[in-house]
Amino acid sequence: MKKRILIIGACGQIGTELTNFLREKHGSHKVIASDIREGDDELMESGPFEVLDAMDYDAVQDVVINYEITDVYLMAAMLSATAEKFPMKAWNLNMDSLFNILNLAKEGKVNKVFWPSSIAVFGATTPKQDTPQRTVMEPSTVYGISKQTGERWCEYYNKRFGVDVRSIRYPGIVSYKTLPGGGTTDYAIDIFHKALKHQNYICFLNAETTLPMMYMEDAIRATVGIMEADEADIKIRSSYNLAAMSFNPEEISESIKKHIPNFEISYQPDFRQDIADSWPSSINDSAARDDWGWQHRYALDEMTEEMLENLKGEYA
Ligand code: AKB
Repeated sequence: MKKRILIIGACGQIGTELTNFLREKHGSHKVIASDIREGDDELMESGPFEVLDAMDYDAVQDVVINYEITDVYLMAAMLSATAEKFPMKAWNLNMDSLFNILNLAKEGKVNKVFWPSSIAVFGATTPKQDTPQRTVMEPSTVYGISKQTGERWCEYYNKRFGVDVRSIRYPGIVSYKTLPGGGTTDYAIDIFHKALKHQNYICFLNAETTLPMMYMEDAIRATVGIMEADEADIKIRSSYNLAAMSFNPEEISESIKKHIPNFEISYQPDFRQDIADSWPSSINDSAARDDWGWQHRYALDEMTEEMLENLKGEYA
């Protein structure tokens, strides 16, 4: 059967780069981008696009059938910080969109589903260092609760109905092409823009807040990698832990100072500090490495170099 991919949430931080990557790999016409509203010119001109509300089952079904979609990447979600401001909106978006796709797959209208989970599934009672794949999970954020619930449903649909759903628990993702919106880890992107523009940054997390992070190129390879793995190799159907690096605001600012020596960081923690404090500092992802061969490439200094190199033109 010929592969036809639908990306829901194609204009978001990960969706944009995933769309570009998959269009280059499979050809533009094989990858249908969709989002609640149109994206930038580059995305709109690079292949088919549908304005699509991920919560509208009939509309999603129409797109799936009209384009003979085989694989869906469901990237639409409300992230941790925004979800705390709009709890019910976040719950409805994050859950309804997932059920729509799981049900289409259960009915045999879609073959394979990618759904992103997050380190937000963990909570303050989870071991903070080298957090295991299977451990205590008591998330305290709306976003984390929705992701943990989603994981349970993914596993249920796989075991009960044979739905081929695959998932990874993203750490904070750092990228230069599209800005993220409403996450707790977003500081790790904003800091590069402010370093280039003003040579200083006021951080909304404190200096010692160490969180798991990943450069976008690694995140895209992981996302496509798990979808291309043999079905038998995907032994975990809730979601895989995934890791690349961990750092705190002080460490990323030291890394930036190697290129911008007069860069200064100061700290004004806000409500996002509590969210970050409930998440792990580092993740054990040996299951992903053993089961489907995950390997990261980027560590902090390499990521810093790439970010500054790619963003400097914007502030020249
Ligand atoms: C967020 O900060 O909400 C996200 C995440 C860790 O899932 N980047």
